Amino acid sequence: MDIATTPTNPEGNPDLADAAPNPHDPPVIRREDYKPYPWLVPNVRLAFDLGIEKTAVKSTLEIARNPDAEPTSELRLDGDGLTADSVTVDGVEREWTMDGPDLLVTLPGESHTVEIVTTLDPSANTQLMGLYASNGMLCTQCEAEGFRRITFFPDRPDVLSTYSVRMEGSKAQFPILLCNGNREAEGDLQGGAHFAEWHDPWPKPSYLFALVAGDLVANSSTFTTMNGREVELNVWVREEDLPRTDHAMESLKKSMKWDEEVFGREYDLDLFNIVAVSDFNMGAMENKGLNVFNTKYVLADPDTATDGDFDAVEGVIAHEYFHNWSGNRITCRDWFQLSLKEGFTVLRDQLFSQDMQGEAVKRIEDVRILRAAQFPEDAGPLAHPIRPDSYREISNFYTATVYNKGAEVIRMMRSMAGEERFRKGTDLYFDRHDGEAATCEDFVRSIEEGAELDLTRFRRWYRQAGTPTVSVSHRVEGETLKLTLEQAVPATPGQPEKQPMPIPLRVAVHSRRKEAAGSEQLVILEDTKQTFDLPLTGPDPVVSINRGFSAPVIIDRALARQDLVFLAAHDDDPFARYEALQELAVRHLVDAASGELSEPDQVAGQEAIVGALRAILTDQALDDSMRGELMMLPSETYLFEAMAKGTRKADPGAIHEQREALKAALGGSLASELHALYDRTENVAFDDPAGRGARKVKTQVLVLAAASDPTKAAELAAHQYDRADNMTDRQGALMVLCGLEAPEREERLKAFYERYTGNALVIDKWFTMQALSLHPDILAQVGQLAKHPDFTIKNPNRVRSLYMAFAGNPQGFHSSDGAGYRMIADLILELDPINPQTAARFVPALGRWRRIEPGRAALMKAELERISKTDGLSRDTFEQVSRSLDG
Ligand code: B3K
Ligand code: ZN
Repeated sequence: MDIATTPTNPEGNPDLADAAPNPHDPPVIRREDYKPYPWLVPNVRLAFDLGIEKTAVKSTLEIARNPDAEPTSELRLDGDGLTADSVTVDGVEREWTMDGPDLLVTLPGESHTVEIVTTLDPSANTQLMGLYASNGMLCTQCEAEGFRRITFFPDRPDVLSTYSVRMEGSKAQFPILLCNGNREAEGDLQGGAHFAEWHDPWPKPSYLFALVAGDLVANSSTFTTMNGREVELNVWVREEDLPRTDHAMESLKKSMKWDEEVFGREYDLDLFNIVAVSDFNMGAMENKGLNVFNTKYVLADPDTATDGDFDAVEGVIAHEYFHNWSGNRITCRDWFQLSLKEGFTVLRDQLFSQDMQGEAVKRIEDVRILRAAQFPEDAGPLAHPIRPDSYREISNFYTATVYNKGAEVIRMMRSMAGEERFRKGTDLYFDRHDGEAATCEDFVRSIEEGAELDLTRFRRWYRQAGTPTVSVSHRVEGETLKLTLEQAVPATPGQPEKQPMPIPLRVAVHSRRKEAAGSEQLVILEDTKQTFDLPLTGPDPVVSINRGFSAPVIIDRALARQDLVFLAAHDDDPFARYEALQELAVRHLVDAASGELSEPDQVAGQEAIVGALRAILTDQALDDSMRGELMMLPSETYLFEAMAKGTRKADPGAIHEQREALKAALGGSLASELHALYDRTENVAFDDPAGRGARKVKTQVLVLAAASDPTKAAELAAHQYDRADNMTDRQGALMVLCGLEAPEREERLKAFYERYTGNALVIDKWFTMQALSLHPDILAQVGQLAKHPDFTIKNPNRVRSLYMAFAGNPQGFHSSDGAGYRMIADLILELDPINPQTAARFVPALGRWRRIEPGRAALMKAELERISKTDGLSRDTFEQVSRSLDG
């Protein structure tokens, strides 16, 4: 049920009938209620007297009436946990009142100067929103509503101001003082203090404000923009981390160049700073000219970071940098428009990474993320459109739907327009809305006009939640293949009825007899059901559809097993090849887990997969990076989604069992091919161009061997671990060892811990590998790890390294006695008063109960109910738990 709508109650269910809103519940904010703020705040001056336990903030606001808003004499400023020490208006002390957390002052005139003093204790800020202390330094996080924890302010994205900031503090404690924009002055003060003054000439909303004060060193360089301006670049870290910053710096320069070349966007300040902090709620933050990053997405060298970590650093640096145009220069009118900046920026970072890392593999990785995180969200109680209609706590809407589905929706517009016309659309958007707080509708209109597309119906993608299913069938008539496509968009909470959405599908018709690739074309399914005529290439046609994953939909096709095997071996679209193999495995595993396979079918299904994988393992033309992708079986989460269809529920135990059995069968039947592959790749040097692919397939060989021949696998993994000269090989080997009951396991885990003691990011990996492992004692092990001296609930990276990994480990989390659910519920309750944003992120794992078999579903629901009955829940957790129970 959507939180904003009255519950529909078709069966007279008393639970629903009783669900009247409770006046003490946090209020629902609705998109349709948007009103412009009655005041403009063109200029803000902030003066900070910085201290870890006490920071004084003097804020001076120049305020004028907003001619486009309803007039009022009340000035309402948002606050969160603040009290004002003083308030003056035009230099005169003024009375003010508090309305809950907000401050109200009466302003009689057209324009005024309002000055407010607040005092904060950053060391007590465990939420990590607003100004907080981390490792002896001070830093801020303001998106979405953290600025109101620093000073009273209209803390909403459509109030744009220029900021002038003075920072003062102990020079010994905070030798570096950073803020948005350019540094205008600095100097020493009495008593060992110093100051810096910063000015950001670009008007911005408060969520983009940032400051950092601490003992940091920089990796510095420069970038010359396409118009010949030199920009100073710095990556600021703690001194011991400096040797691991080169990759971040290179990634930044590549991003700046790429955005000029591909989107025509040039950087607009003389300085770009990145700061790495180890206590951070998410990946990174795009504050104007001063990006603040989780250390995880800055620090990388081959000894401590995997190839995947290197890619993630590059991708996140790009993402935050790209926000300078898609987010900062053009921001959001209100938080319902979040996908305007996030969906578009994710698409931009995906396209960048495709260009840097290779298109086919990157596309497969992005689809895997979408299916693992977004498809379950769209199918569950927390489903929402990419432009939501209501929320209680906006932090809960930084979701895979807003980000990743948001990117897919814009990618579809790009596919329909073609690259060139799409670029015309984005140029128009940037020109037309530069300097504004815009809406998703502004974006769609710009693309529509610039790219000359009719997006009238396409706008439904912004309004409707739920992953569409497209059923595919065909018949042959002479030289033509008649392709019939029918779409169904499922009901989601608050949206029982859906309209058809335009779905662009790249298709080709191959001929199995001639092994010939048909030419590709784009068909757009606009209505519920349509038939398209496609030319035949030869006899025995096989349809290849949704190539490149051109639309974020579920394809339902009854392709014969031999056709899937054919596509897996021969399709000229690498994504379609991957997809055929996945589909073979999904179909087989879901049928097997549901008990719907006869003995001969079980054998035939397995043989088909073995045959398809053999072709992949021995295909000389395939590069190893792609081969590594093709070797990965569908994840258990994805299999749950596929199994939970109609009235059928997912059975995590059966899925796990069948998937392990298939791995064992593959490992056994293909032992000689797998060993040959390992032998070929074992000695490829780290920096060889083929090294990455080699590392990927080696670990995939170990994964399959672990299921078929655990003793041999333990030996091989230990050998890989001992010889490794890089983290990719080391982590791959240890991850496999973690799932085995072998003496090699304990020895290597201990060696790893000792080698990396004191390196927080690598110790996070040590926690994660154990929490994700296939070990039979997983629950007890995670319980022990929570008591380890290195575990702390105060650091989000550490909490995620243990518990997010565990919640993503079906064997442990879905333990049939409910112990895994209890563990996560206990964590949520313990973490909620400390860091509600991070606590609420664990709720969706429990929220999937409706799609799981009844025994486990009841246990999951009981844990949600236990949380919901707890007094004093944060707005974040309250909202997620109540939606998970109602939806
Ligand atoms: N915009 C930030 C996310 C802020 C999350 C606030 N809960 C990072 C990003 O998407 O680039
Ligand atoms: Zn973003």
